[in-house]
Amino acid sequence: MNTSLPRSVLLVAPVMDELLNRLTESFQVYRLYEQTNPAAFLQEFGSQIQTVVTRGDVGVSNSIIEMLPELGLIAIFGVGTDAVDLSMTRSHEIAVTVTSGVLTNDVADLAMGLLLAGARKLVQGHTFVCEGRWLSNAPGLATQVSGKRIGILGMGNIGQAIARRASGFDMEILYTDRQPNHKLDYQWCPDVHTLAHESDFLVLAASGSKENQGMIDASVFNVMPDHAWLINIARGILVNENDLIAALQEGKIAGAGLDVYADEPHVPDELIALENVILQPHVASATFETRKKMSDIVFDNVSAWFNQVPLPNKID
Ligand code: 8YV
Repeated sequence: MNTSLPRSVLLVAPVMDELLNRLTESFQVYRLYEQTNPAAFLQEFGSQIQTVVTRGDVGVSNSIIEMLPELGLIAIFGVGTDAVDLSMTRSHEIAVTVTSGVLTNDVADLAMGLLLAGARKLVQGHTFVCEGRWLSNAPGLATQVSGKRIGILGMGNIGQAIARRASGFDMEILYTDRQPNHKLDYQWCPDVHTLAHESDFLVLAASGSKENQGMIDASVFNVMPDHAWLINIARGILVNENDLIAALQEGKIAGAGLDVYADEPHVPDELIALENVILQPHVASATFETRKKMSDIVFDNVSAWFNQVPLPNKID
């Protein structure tokens, strides 16, 4: 840390007011997203900035990092690090923190919510009642969830929280990860194709790392049972969206419940037009309770950095 510089924070993307206000009260906050000419702004002020706050879904590009020679900390509002080049941060000795631990349950809740809402047609049922169609028609049938097979891609904290919830629905739990976790009494599948073939619900809870990008493509949809659902609460870039749209249109899979997309906030018109999807605007961690905790963690890490004490949520 360079003590001769102001205690400054560069906000790459908007964050919730609570966090913005706390940061503004304690530090000199620059909002990059409000600059009409971000490059000119960084040219002028970049050498004074020592910390960056950004969101998990936004990250910070290497071209920005390169314009911040004094940068020592990137504090991420979220747990995903896929939008930050960690090889770059390591080689520049820039610390990275995430809001670990506090959003696991909310994200797992939403995964189950999408799964249930999709299979049990909750949105269609709601519309059916509100439009008065029940007065003259019988509602249609939906798909059972209890007792079915759920395949979880990525058995980290979030994957395990989904599995615990799924056990409450008497579901048979399968998973794929780099290696089996012998502490877990679930069936490990060696690869995503085996998992997809065996699952009634394929739930994505893996990171958006480079090697995972685009891994859910036509070859996966081709081996999924035609009654199966895809649920994605992880990262849109895991899925080849064109292949997903084709699989849904051609009935290769039964439906999809999505919280994340390849190019947020843009959602392909073809997805929106489909009946067999349930779409959410990347809100898995967006509860009052969790977002408050995430704000506190980001603030605490920025404060710790300026106070030169160990960062509570630093990643390796
Ligand atoms: C947040 C996320 O929605 O944790 C992550 O990586 O993507 C989400 O929890 C996001 O960071 C806030 O916009």
